[in-house]
Amino acid sequence: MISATGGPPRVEEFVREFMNRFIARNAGQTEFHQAVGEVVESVAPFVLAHPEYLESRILERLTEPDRLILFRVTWQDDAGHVHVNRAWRVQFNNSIGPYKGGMRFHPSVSSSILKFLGFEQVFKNSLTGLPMGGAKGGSDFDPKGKSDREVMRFCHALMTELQRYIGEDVDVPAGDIGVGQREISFLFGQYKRLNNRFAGILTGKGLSFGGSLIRKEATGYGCVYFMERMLETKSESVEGKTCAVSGSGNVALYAIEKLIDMGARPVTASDSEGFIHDPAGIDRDKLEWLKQLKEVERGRIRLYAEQFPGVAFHRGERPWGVPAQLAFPCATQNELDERDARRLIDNGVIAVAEGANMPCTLAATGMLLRARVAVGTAKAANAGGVAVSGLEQSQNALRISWSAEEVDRRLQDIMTNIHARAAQYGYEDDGYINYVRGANIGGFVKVAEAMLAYGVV
Ligand code: NDP
Ligand code: 2IT
Repeated sequence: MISATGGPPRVEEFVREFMNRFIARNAGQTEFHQAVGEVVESVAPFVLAHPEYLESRILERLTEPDRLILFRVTWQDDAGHVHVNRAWRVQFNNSIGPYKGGMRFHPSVSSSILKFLGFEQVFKNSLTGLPMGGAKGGSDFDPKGKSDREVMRFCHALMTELQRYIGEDVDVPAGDIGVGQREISFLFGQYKRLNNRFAGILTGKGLSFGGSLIRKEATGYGCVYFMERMLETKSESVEGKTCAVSGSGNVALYAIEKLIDMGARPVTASDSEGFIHDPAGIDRDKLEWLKQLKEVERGRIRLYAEQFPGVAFHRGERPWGVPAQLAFPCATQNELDERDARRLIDNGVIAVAEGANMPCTLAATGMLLRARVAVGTAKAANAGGVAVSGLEQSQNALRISWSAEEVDRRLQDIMTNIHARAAQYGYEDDGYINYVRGANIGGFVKVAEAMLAYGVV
């Protein structure tokens, strides 16, 4: 890595050599390559300027998870048929606190996806300023179409194995795609039964058993708070802006709620079947109907277009062609590509805040950055969820509960601090703030310092 002349090689050469080795070690794991590639490109100049990071192989250590646990989950459906699923927990890095990160249940879950998510979580959690390491887990189990009892039996079977590896000072999982309060409740119940302990070993719990107020809302709310901080740097605000939102799950619903609270006009929502366009805007009453549809009935987004006049459902399409000043991708990874970025730019988008993890492809991000659109990268913009998870851990440890106002105030402070930290490392010569680079470096520094301090471990 150090060049033949003993000095540091040029940044591009360093990145290329590093990534070649990395890709060879992680063949076929394309999502993991994408997440690591972006970070390595951002931090390379910083690392090259600090030889101690090079000598201690901090980047090699940061891109190799501490451990990856893979296990079989066997469960029975309502008809008594036996099913076998795969589940994982990727404990990525615990240099600055116990492992922390969500569990995802979706048929697409693979070790590549969980490694990308666990890697991102390390930087995101560092940016929150709270003492949390990074992890992610999940299963290829598909909760869609399963009864509550089937989901319960699956969750109980999964926790029967997972309980060996978690603990309030070890690793604290939470929700993600396909894992909400129903699943967290089943998981918590089984942990408690097996261990005879009532402890904060999961976050996103129900309010009656140690959950925090505002955790459900936190990722979506935090994403809008982050957007507001970005817009303030342009003497703008979300008020009155037309917003394109994707997804209709936990993150999207509460991003839409906060946008309505702040006087913006969210006009789209989506799921894996397509998107709805409501030019009049999703208002409070429509949102309450949508929450009932998605959180209680687990119905499909197309029903929104049947329920409300003047709404179109676009099957198999994504919302990025709808004219909007602000965009909030809140569904899943790689849901906004170069063509979508082009359409957003042509329609005059001024800022994007990523509620989902890695929703923009690398090419889309590059195009938005070049067009000087403010890009609130996921690690920064969606950190509100895990931040309130951290606050839930604190409340559990203290055996107290904070009011909704208290948690929301702390969430707003944390999002403001994350914005400041990402901006600190993200300013470019023309005054543009590159939050992608800023968040990567801002998240990296604290973790790297701790790793250096520990010596060769
Ligand atoms: P949910 O399961 O509540 O909702 C997911 C939404 O995204 C659904 O509308 C779903 O549609 C859609 N979606 C999922 N996969 C796909 C796909 N492959 N193609 C198109 N649409 C898809 O999950 P969350 O809202 O919790 O998570 C959304 C994103 O936010 C994820 O990237 C997650 O990692 C990220 N995130 C979540 C946090 C949290 O606290 N929950 C915190 C930070 C980030 P359908 O129902 O049709 O599958
Ligand atoms: O991606 C994420 O930050 C989450 N799914 C939330 C993790 C958490 O531990 O609350």
